[in-house]
Order: sequence, then structure tokens, then C-alpha cells
Amino acid sequence: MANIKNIAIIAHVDHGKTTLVDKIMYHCQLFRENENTGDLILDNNDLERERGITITSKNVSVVYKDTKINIIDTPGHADFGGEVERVLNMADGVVLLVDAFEGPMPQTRFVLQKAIDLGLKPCVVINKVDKENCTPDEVHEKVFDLMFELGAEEWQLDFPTVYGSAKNNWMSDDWRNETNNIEPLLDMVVEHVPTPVFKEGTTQMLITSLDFSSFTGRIAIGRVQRGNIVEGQQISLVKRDGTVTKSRIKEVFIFEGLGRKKVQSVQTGDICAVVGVEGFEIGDTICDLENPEGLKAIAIDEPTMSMLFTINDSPFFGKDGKFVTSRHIKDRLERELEKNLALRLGETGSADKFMVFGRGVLHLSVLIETMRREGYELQIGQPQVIIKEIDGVKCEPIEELTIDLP
Ligand SMILES: Nc1nc2c(ncn2[C@@H]2O[C@H](COP(=O)(O)OP(=O)(O)OP(=O)(O)O)[C@@H](O)[C@H]2O)c(=O)[nH]1
Ligand SMILES: [Mg+2]
Repeated sequence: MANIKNIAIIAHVDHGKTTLVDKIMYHCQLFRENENTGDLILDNNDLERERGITITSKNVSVVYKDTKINIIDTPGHADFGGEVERVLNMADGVVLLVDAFEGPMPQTRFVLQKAIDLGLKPCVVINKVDKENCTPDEVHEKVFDLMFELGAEEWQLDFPTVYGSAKNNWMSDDWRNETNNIEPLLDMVVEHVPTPVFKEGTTQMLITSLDFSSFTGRIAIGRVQRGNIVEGQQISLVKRDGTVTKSRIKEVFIFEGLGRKKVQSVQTGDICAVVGVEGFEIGDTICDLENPEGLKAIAIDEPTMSMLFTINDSPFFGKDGKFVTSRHIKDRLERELEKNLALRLGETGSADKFMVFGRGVLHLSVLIETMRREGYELQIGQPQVIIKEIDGVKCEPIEELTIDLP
């Protein structure tokens, strides 16, 4: 089997994940010399471009010194933490980026906690050392303290580190010693991230993401955990609740560069996209036809905010969008639930009103803006914090705010 490394890039918002992935893709020559692909290639939908943030995680794959590296770029904003959590299931190691000036931030802690709990090997990148007055050595120490505090095991605490500037396209073992490429980072990944071991046995693949194509329909994405997946294979689908349905795989694809390549079969450890499975959801397992053994379903963090979505009953009804009825809105919201796992839909007792629960205002506003652009017209209420009773005490979600002032 070819050498494979599966890594997820995790960090707090804006610490430079997507910029780093750009540089990796350029270094591994995914593009022709004369091809101008611009910056933040993976932030490819309109909302991501406009806001300059990553909203959904994405897979790319590069080849470096005979090793295939599957890279998952993740969103840094806390509202999309649910997304990060589940894609980490596909990785064997994480590249944790920390800003050399800001140091570890709340979301660094959150995503690192998930990675440590899943037993992934951390590799640390202290990024943005080009910033004035940054303190890479102190930041390195803080990352160590943070890992210790989060209960990392010894082999995790023994993490390798590189320093550099993703923006200026260099990484190095020492931040004072600027290089002219990012090879030290890739070498670190190749050396320290474990290669998936081939597991004999029947097929098992946890569906961690989904994609849609107007030609082939819904596409299941995940990592083959055991055995292999073959084109045309008959399979059982074990749902999150344990029920089993039968289905057949039409086609399998592996990730190659920015796109996908059709293959006959995929072995344990590689990340693949599967076409043809019927009625699947994220969190289901694709298993052997005769001996279906489901994998542990993915746990998702609970929503913290709710918002009331209603049809537009104002005098301006119908001026803006083309999908205006409660039926339209309901269908759209239900479709969103399929891929937006941290989202919930609640009953309101009225057919025109929908209570939508999300991870935060940004999470909900991205949904609203996406719906608006798709031509939906709706009215929304104020965001409400979800209050929960834990052991008889009323509790509300809290958020920490740090303000640095001169
Ligand atoms: N000075 C400096 N700026 C950087 C460096 N790397 C990235 N940036 C800038 O930081 C900003 C955020 O970069 P992104 O790559 O979008 O960060 P991200 O971590 O993907 O952000 P989210 O996906 O939204 O969490 C951009 O304006 C980059 O140009 C660096 O090494 N030095
Ligand atoms: Mg990004």
C-alpha cells in the first residue's frame, strides 16, 4: 500500500490554516506554473470569500516525497466547531497552528481537546512569526502547558514543532532562521504522523461528511476504517440508531489534488467518496453485507442559540424571494439538517413557524444568508440563548471574551 498520512489542520479563527494549505498545494505542484489560482483557494464559496473565513471543512490531497497526504482544512470559528469535531474522525494526526503573537486562544483549546480525546498525534506550527513583537518561544511553552492541562498523554506531549510564516511561504525548525520553503512542515508530518495500519476484516467506513452532485446524487465521504471498499460492492448500512438497511456501492473515488479520482477499490486508511448508497446520513457506517458491525456514532456538541424562522407575512411579502411558503422553508431546513449536524429544528405548534437551534449567531446567520441567496424569503426573530436545567440549576452557555488594548 502506498504511504498515506491523514491530517487535519486545526486552529483558532484566522491563525492561518487556509493560507497554509494554499502553500502546501503550491509546493506539491498541484497547479501548472502559469496557472494563477489566487489566495485562499479552499475558501471557495461566496460567503467564505466575502467574509474571509472558512465555513465548511474541505479535503485535498497532495503527494510529497512518495507519501500521499490527505489534508482536511477545518473552520476556526467556534460556531462551526461541530464540523471540526466530526472530520477529525478521518485523521491520524493534527497540525495545530498557533499565532506567534496571540498564542493559544479559546478555539485552540476547544479543537485541541477534541484531537487529544480522539488520540491523534499533534504536530505544532507556530505561525506568523513575521509579526512584530511576537513571542514564538513563549507561545510554544503555552501550547505545551495547554496540552498538559487538557490531559494529553506522554506521546502527545512529546510533539514536534516548526516555526514560520504561512503567508511568506516558509517554515523552519528555528524561528530566527528563515528558510525559503515549507518543507520542514511536510517533513514533520511525514515523520511524526502515524501511517494508517491495514486492518484485515470486513468493510467498515464511518460517513463523516456528505457532498452532492446533480449527476449522481448524494455522495458519502469518510475514511475506510477496516477492510476495503470496492466498486459495485453489496453493503449494509448501519444507521446511527442501529437499524440496518442494504444497499450497493456504485462508484468509489479517492481524493487527488483538488478533485477526485475514480478507482476500483479503496483500502483501510484512505479517505474516499462513495456514490450509490441509499438513504444514508452523516454518522452511519457502511459495513459488510453479511456481518454488519456499526462504528461508534459521532457525538456532536449541543446547540446554544435558537431563532424563530417564520414565513414573511409583512406587506413586503414576495418582493425579494421566490420561495416564500412555509412548505418551501420547511423543506429547505430539513435538507440543511442532513449535512449541518449541529443544527436542530424544533416544534412551535404552528405550521408557519420553525424554531431553529444552532451553535451561535454566526452559524445561524450563514444559514439565513445562504437561504436568502438561494431565493428563500423569510422572517426571523431575535436570537435567544438556550437555557438548560442541569441538576436543578438553571444554566446558560457562556463565552469568553478577551480584549487586548494598548
Ligand atoms: N502576518 C501574517 N499573516 C498571516 C500569516 N498566515 C496567514 N496570515 C493572514 O491571516 C489571515 C487569516 O488567514 P486564513 O488562512 O484565512 O486563516 P484561517 O485559519 O483559515 O481562518 P478560518 O478558516 O476563518 O478559521 C489572512 O489575512 C492571512 O493573510 C502569516 O504567517 N503572517
Ligand atoms: Mg480557513
